[in-house]
Amino acid sequence: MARYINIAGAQVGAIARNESRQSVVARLVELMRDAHARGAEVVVFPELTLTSFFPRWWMEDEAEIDAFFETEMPGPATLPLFEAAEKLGVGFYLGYAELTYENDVARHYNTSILVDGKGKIVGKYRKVHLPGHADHRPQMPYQHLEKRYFDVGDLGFDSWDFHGGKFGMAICNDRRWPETYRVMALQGAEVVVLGYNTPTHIPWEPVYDHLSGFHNHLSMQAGAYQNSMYVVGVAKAGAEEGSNLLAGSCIIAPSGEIIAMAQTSGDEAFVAKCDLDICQYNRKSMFNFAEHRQVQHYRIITE
Ligand code: CDT
Repeated sequence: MARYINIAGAQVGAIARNESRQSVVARLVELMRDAHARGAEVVVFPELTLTSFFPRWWMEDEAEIDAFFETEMPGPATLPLFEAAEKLGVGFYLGYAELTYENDVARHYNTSILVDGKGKIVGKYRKVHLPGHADHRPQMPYQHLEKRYFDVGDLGFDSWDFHGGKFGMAICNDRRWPETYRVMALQGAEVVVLGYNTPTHIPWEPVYDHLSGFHNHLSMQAGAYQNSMYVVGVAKAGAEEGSNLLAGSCIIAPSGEIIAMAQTSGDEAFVAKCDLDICQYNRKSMFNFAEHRQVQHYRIITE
C-alpha cells in the first residue's frame, strides 16, 4: 500500500511593515482553508511568516527589534491558526522569529515549527545558516542583517514522525547547502519542508541577480534527487517595502522534478499528492547510503 500524503505550499505575498499580526494570521487561515478544501493534509508556510522581512532594516532600539519576535507560540495573535489547524485536522510548518531567555540571557532565533492536526507543536528547528551581514550598510537600498539579529540555531537538523511520514525542517539559506538535506536523509527524512525570503536583487553582490530563480530551484531539486526525498520550498514573495522577494514556491519529488508550483507572487496555495514510498526507490539503488557512501573520503567536510 502506497503511503500518499497531500501536501500544500502556502505562499504568502508581501507583508507591509505596519501590517498587524492579526491581519497576517487571517491571511494564513484563509490559505489553510483553501489548501484543505483542495485535499491538503499538511500546509507549508514561509520563513518569518508573521511580519515583513525585518532584517532588511538597520535598527538599534531593542524594543523596536523585539517587536518583530514572538515570545510565546501560540500567542494571542497566532492562536487562530492553531485553532484552524485543529478544526480542519491539518498539520502545518510555520517560520517565525523567536525570542527566548536562556539563563536570563535573551536569545533570538529564526525558527520554524511543525504543528500537527490537533494543533500541537511536535517539532522545532532553529536556522543554522544565517546569511547576510552584521555591519551597517546605509548606502544600500536595503540590507540583510540576519547575522545581526539572530543567533545561530542550536538544535541541529532533526527528523520527526509527522502525518504518516518522516519530516525534516530547514529555513531559507539552508536550502543552498548540500549538507542540510544529507544530514536529514541520514535520519530517514522523506520530506524536507522549508520557507524562504529571497530578495531578487542583492545590492552588494548583484552578479547573480538574474539567476535567483534558477539557483532557488537548482538547490532544492538537487537536494531532493540526491537524497531521494520530497522538498517543499515556500516563499514569502512579491514587492515588499522596496525589496522584490522571489516567488517560485514549489514541491519537488524525489526524482528531482517539480510537481507543483505557485503561479503568482501573492498569497497562493498549491497542492501535490506525494507518495512517500517513492523515497525508497533510489535509497535502495543509486543512493543506497549504507552500501555506497565512502565516508572515509569525506572527512574534510567535518575536520
Ligand atoms: N532569508 C534568507 O536566508 N535569504 C537568503 C538570501 C540572502 S542574501 C544575503 C537566501 O539564501 O535566499
